[in-house]
Amino acid sequence: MTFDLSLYLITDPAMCAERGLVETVTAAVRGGVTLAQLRDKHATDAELIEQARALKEALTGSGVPLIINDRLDVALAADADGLHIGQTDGDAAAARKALGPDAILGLSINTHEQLAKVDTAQLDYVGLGPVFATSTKKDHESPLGFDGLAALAAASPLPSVAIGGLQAQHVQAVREAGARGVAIISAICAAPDPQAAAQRFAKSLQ
Ligand code: TZP
Ligand code: MG
Repeated sequence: MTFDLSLYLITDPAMCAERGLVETVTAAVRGGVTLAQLRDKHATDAELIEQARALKEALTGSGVPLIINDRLDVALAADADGLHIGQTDGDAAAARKALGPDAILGLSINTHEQLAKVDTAQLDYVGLGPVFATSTKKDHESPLGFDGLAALAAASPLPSVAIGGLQAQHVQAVREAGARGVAIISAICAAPDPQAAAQRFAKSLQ
């Protein structure tokens, strides 16, 4: 399935709680988000499946694919458009086999060692980060900075999206570093106006 990494929204349950998950995502999509990922480290599979189905329905007709973080079973049960896995979330070949050839499959990368092992036959994109330290992910790896990002992006055999502490004013530097887009949690989910926040990113991406 075709996808556009340029403005990749990732949800955080606490940051979306007040406004609601579907409300937050649909507002951000109105603002220009091109890809959406449902991420919740603590929800049960049943809770996540319900949320994924609601999001999928809300995204119908928008052209924005829905990707599930970590949980292959949830992606399958909700018939999501793809899955994003980390270094410890099992192997890409197994996920690809279960999801089929059309699903979007992404992997998080923090080092050249990890990048060298990327299975390009199974994966569609890589997430490179964190660019900056961020309180959104408590256990994140060491920050890359823009130079580290550029080195990884240049070595990546797949299109890449940058993540970690990114704000709209970083979009140009991310693009210059060679990543296709930005993956954002707090700068959109925790913004007073997620639509306006997404619009600021979209404008910087033009
Ligand atoms: N992986 C690396 S950093 C990060 C993840 C999931 C969190 C990014 O969140 P924010 O709020 O955009 O810094
Ligand atoms: Mg993970």
